Amino acid sequence: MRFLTAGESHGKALVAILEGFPKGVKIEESLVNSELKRRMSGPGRGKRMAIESDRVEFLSGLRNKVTLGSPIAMLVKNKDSQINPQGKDRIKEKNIVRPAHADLAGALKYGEKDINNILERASARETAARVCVGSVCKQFLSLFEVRVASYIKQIGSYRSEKAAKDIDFILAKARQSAVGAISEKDEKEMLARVAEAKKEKDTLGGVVEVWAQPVLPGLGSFMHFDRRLDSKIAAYLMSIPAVKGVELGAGFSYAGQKGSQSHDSIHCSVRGSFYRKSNNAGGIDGGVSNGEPIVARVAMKPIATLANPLNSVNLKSKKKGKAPVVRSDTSAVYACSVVAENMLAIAITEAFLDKFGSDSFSEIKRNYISYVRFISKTMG
Ligand code: EPS
Repeated sequence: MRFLTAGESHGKALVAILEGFPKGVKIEESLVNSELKRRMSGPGRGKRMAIESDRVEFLSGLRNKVTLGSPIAMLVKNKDSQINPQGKDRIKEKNIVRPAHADLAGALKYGEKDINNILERASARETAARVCVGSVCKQFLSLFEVRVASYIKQIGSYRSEKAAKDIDFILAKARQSAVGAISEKDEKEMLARVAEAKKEKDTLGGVVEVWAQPVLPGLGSFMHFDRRLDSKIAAYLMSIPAVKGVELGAGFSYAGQKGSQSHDSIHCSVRGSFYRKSNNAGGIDGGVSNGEPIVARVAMKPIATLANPLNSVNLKSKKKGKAPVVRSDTSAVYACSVVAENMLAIAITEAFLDKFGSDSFSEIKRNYISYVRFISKTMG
C-alpha cells in the first residue's frame, strides 16, 4: 500500500490517492468527515478553520461504499482558494522569509524569490489529505478490532501528571474533552495556556501521546531497517509538519534507566498467553509488534507564524524586515494529535497488509484467523 497527496494550501483542493488498499472493505464517508472535522478543532485554531468546512469526496476506488481494490482518489475542496493553476491569481508576492517556516530553505533550494511558491505546499493544510487516507485505514483496522486514539500530554510548559493506562481510558476521557485532555485539571490548565498565549500574540507547541490497541504480535520485521515497525512509525509521525521529536514507549527516559529495573518482564497467564507487566518498549521489540499497545509520543514545536511578526530578512533586497503575517493558529496541538492518529493508522495498516496479504478483505481475514489460531493454540 502506498499513498500520494497533492494540493496547495490556497489551491483548488487537496487530493489523496491511496493505492494497494484491499478490495471488499466498506468505507463510510461520514467517518472520514468526522476525522476531518476533528483535525479542524481544538483550542487555538485560527481564522482559516472558520472559513473551511473540510469534507471528503470519493472520486474512485469505491462502488456502493465498498472498495474495489483500485486506487482510491479522495478530494477535499478549499473554500479559501486563491491560486489559479492556469492564469493569474490574487496572491501578492512575498519576499520576507518567515523564521521556523520552510520559506528560506525552500527558496534557496528552488532558486525562488516569492515565498508563496514555497509556503503553499509546505503548509500543514496538506495533512487534511493524509487524514482522509488515515481514516480509510482506521476503518480497515477497526474490522480487526484495532483502535487508534490519542491525548494531549503537554501544551506549552504545562505537562500532565497523568498517564493513560489503556486505550479505553483515552477514548473515554480525551474524546470527551475539547482539548483532548485526560483530566479536568489538564483541560483547564491547557485552555488557560492557549488563551494566555493568544492574548500575548504568541504561539504554543506541545506533546501528543498516540496509541494503537490491540495490535497482534508479529507486525514489522527485524530483517531489514526499512521493514521495522518502529522505524516506519517514527518516520510517519516525524513527517507531520512542526514535529521535532518522536518517542516510542519510555523513549528518551528509557535511556537513563537501569536495564534491571526497566526492561518489560515477560509472563504467561493461566490460559497460556504471553504478556508483559510494563510497556517501556512501546509495544515493539526488535522492530516487531510484541502484542502490547503501540505507544508513541510526538513533540510539536510552537506554531511558526506569530501575530507579532518576527524580525527577518528580505530575500530580494537582503535588508531587514518583518515576517509577513496573514493569519495563524495559536496552537494546533490538537490537530497534530488527530494527524498523528491517522499516520499511525497508515503505518500499522501497511505492516498488517505486509503480513496478511493485500488483495482482498476475505483473503486477509482468512490469513488473519489462521495466524491468530496459530499463535493462540501453538504458541500459548
Ligand atoms: C492549516 C491551514 C493554514 C494554516 C495552518 C494549517 O491556513 P492559512 O495558511 O490560510 O492560515 O492555518 O498552516 C500553518 C500553520 C502552516 O504553517 O502551514 C490547516 O488546514 O491545518
